[in-house]
Amino acid sequence: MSAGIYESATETIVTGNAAAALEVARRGLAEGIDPLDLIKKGFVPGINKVGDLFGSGRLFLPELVLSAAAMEQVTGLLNESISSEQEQNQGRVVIATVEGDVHDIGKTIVVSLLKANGFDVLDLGRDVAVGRLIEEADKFNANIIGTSALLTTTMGAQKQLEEELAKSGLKGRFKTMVGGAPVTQRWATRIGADAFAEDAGEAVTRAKALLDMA
Ligand code: B1M
Repeated sequence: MSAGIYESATETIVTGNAAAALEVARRGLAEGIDPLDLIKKGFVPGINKVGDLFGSGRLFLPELVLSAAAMEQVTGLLNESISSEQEQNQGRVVIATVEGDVHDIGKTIVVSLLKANGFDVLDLGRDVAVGRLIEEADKFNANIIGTSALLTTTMGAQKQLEEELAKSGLKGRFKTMVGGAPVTQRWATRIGADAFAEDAGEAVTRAKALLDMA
């Protein structure tokens, strides 16, 4: 039963059919499937396939935009259904997609999962400058600053954040976590970020570990 629904979910994103995607998501929830499983095993493979087709020139920007819109709607719906099983007050996280980058689907899933695991999260959205991130982290009294970058051309902002924190003497005050499709542990180590997470589940584990170390 679930295998079929995951394939349908993938297909709705590849074809950029938001109405069908929402219908599959609602059906999955009604069948009692974990919303995160629907995202991970059904919809994410769809958007990854779209990315591959786009990258190899077999699909074009208007189609990518349609698929992204379907993905945004369906993850919006499923994110609301991710249940909170943890006590609140795990820690405070300020998070954003870096300046020049509007990819926020993955970051928003990370936010939902952090919230569901008891973190107090301030999501600044996308295309956010390093200066603003630091300012808001200060006001919010954040424990962690998280950044997402999906473009190789915007990853540099994660390095800039480390540099700005060091320059202003705030490096010790906030832990930093980086993520996004082109981001790796190697990159995180190279720029001096405190943690890297491959996906939203790992982001929660890493955030908890960072606070234990604090
Ligand atoms: Co864009 N795009 N895009 N795009 N897009 C990529 C990234 C690309 C790899 C596609 C490709 O060519 N194969 C390519 C980048 C190439 C490169 O940099 N080398 C690309 C390009 C080129 C572009 C444009 C330049 C296209 C153009 O205009 N010609 C343009 C740039 C716009 C800009 O940002 N300035 C553009 C635009 C767009 C849309 C707006 C149409 C749309 C985004 C809509 C939106 O986000 N609201 C879009 C999409 C959807 C994609 C792909 C297809 C899918 C991204 C996605 O949502 N993945 C993408 C190809 C790909 O990545 N496979 C592509 C699903 C999501 C769940 O995964 O975001 O990786 P992800 O998040 C994961 C983990 O990475 C991790 O957890 C998440 C959940 O598990 N994670 C974190 C993420 N952030 C984290 C933070 C953490 C921890 C973990 O801690 C803080």
